[in-house]
Amino acid sequence: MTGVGAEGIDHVSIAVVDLDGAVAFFTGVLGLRQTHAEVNEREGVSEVMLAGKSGGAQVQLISPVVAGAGASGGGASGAGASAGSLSGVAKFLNERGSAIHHLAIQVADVEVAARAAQAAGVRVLSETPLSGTKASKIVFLHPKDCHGVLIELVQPAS
Ligand code: V0V
Ligand code: CO
Repeated sequence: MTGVGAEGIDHVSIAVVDLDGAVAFFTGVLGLRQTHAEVNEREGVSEVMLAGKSGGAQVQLISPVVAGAGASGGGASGAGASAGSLSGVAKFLNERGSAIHHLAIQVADVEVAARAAQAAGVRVLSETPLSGTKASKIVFLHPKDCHGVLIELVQPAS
């Protein structure tokens, strides 16, 4: 295995202020199909997964949720009204507006992959894997060590 041993692109994630509007665009204008939706309270996001007919990499749309309230799509201002600390995604939207947020790389074993990244001098953003979409195990790599791109390593649930 070389480096983290990327097996493919799992998803490209776009942070959006208007989740419903973005879903309507990616399905109605681009012709992708919604395959999944969930709220990840720990990451503070409501997310929608989209895929094309031939499969391949997915598009993930993420938008901040207000912790505990279950609200979504209201953008950064809603999240700011909660406990006082903005989620990373809310902060990102405040600073940049809707934009590509991260690139997710599929790996066979996220802990092995994270150690390989660390050995290459890349900052790993959590000591242990976090819970991702569809019970996947995920780890993020610091964008400043990855040519300006926030990288997510994903080990799909078996
Ligand atoms: C921040 N920066 C980014 C960035 N977010 N650069 C590229 N892409 C991003 N998404 C830049 C920012 O402009 C600063 O650059 C620098 O990094 C440090 O930013 P900061 O403001 O000091 O730090 P924070 O507090 O904004 O934190 C940024 C990081 C944080 C990336 C460390 O957001 C994080 O830990 N993210 C991982 C978790 C996450 O993103 N979860 C949401 C997706 P300058 O201004 O200093 O040049 S959840 C998900 O995808 C799931 C569940 C899934 O797929 O399964
Ligand atoms: Co992601």
